[in-house]
Amino acid sequence: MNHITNSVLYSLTGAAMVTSFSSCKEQKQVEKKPMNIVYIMCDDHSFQTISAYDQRYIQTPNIDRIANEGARFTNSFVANSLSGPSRACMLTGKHSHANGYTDNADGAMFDGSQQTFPKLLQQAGYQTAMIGKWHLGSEPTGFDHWDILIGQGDYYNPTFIRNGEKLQREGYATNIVTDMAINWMDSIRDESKPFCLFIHHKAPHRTWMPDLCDLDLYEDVVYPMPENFYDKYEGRIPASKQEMSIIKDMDLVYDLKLADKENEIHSSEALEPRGRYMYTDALTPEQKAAWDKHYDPIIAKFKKDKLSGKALAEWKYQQYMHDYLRVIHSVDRNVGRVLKYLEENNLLENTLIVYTSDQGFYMGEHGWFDKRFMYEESFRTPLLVRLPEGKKGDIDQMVQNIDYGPTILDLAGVQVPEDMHGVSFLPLLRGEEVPEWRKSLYYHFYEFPAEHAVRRHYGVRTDRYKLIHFYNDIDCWELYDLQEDPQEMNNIYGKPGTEELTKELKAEMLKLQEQYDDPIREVYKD
Ligand code: SGN
Ligand code: CA
Repeated sequence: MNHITNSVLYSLTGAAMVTSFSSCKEQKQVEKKPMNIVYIMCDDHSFQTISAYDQRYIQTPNIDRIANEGARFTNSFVANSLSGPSRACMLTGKHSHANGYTDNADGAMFDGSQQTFPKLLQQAGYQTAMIGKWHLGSEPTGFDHWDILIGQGDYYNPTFIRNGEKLQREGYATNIVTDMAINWMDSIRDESKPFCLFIHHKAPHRTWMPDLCDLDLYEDVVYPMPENFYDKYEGRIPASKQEMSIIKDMDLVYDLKLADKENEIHSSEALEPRGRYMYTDALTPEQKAAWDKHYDPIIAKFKKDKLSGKALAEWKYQQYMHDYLRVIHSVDRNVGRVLKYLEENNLLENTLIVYTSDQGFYMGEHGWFDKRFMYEESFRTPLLVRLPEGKKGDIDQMVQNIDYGPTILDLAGVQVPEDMHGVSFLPLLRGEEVPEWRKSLYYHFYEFPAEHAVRRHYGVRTDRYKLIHFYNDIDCWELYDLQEDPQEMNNIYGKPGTEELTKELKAEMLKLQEQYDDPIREVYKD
């Protein structure tokens, strides 16, 4: 059941409603205008690398500002930890089997004729715009304006499709997307209407290419390694079969940018076809010169040091973290630019600001980069929301990206359709008591066989436990006690004493599969 608050304050087609409340001695008439929405979503931004969540790696003062002036969700999750599918869940408020976009397979196309929340906002009188990474195959629908990257998009000099027309822009993607977003708010939108603007950065997606001005940042910093970096995956067969290990799958040339001029350092066979210089091919000569100035000495030192074993693994980890965090620094700076624009244009007090990612990401936990698994680092996603006059502080209830649409519709006074799986968390944002909040979450990942070799799986998570079933070419169950084992190293499925708990979790999972009508429940009847 969707939670629909009676928050319809205004009719978007008619005049703004006037509410009155008392302030000290006098009665003030305050015009309640429909709230605008600025939704900022990065690609692959881990909560570990936002200082509002974790202080170990980087300071992100601008992103943190959203949390400091609003709410930090401490239990925020996705429904399918992969870009296209996650975006489809977000837009439709439905799990993947219901919106039809289950994986990023070549040629996958989101069915843009279906109901999405931007369409419903548009019908209710909002102006809607989508800028940046879209990654859903088909052209965007439900937006008055769209200017999207092609596929994953490039970090440097990317080509966009603007309302159907291709256009290459010179510069760095995160800056360009921000420029375009600010330009849309400033001079393209119709100021007589409320707006919903999606700012979708491609950063910090693989191969983590920093802006030129950030290349030398954090040079002397040595990042702490996660405790389970050398995980041996005992008792977890699917984890042992993945191909997203920093040690064995992170490529020296492709990922870590060691393309030496002498051509002595080579990509793994699997990555060679992508082209040795693929990631720098698009750079202008000036950009390439700045790039080489930074990476050439790193390449020279790497060749001289001839690292192997643990020393090589740890060098790879540090190099990965440096590039990733430099990319984040630029994201944070650009979030600051958007906040400054909103502030200087008196929009802060009438705009809901969301900061999130399309999923979480591994910063070396279990030895990994990438995402996909229902394990915490990738199942979770950062979520910071600033609602003017809303809750300040932590919101601990479990929310999922299928809830974003219902929440935003609720805020706009638009009825949340019954067929959306998500629920509005607006009452939580308003600081209201919600005694009947959900007690469990459902997850389903489909992209296998595919890059990184993470098996298909579905599962259920409660505040304390997680049950996962890996299927397709494998049949493995996993059970974790997140309180005793937050790093999910100890699979207790089938261990004596877990029978009752397993039964309860299977029943809970089936309940969710029935509620959402996921056909997989018919295939794997236990
Ligand atoms: C690309 C990446 C993968 C990544 C997927 C999905 N390879 O295929 O490492 O898992 O995207 O990412 S790359 O060589 O092209 O960088 S997603 O965020 O778009 O779902
Ligand atoms: Ca992603």
